[in-house]
Amino acid sequence: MSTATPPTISDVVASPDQPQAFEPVVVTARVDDADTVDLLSNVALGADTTLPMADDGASGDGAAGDGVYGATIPGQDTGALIRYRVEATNDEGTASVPATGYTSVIVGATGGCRPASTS
Ligand SMILES: [Ca+2]
Repeated sequence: MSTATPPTISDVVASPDQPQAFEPVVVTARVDDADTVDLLSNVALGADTTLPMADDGASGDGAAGDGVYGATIPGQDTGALIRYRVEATNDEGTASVPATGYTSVIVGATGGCRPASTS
């Protein structure tokens, strides 16, 4: 690859997208033309943890060498806020999804409203 552009990232998918307590979240993304691909994540607005995303067939990424990279965020307790972003870098720059900020997931949030407190 010799294109003089930053990497491209597409098809970012979290599985499951609504994790339950202590259920790991596998994040995958299709990345083209990158030297390094990282998954940045944090819990409860804490400091980022950087996990390398791999296209090795052993990272929840499907087949090795198919351009889809994966990494796993460890499971968290119910109610935890997990935020993550995918960053890919080559000699020409860094791309990220989302472009700014993070994608947010609340563990155990199954949709709909929580029962109202009666006390
Ligand atoms: Ca792959």
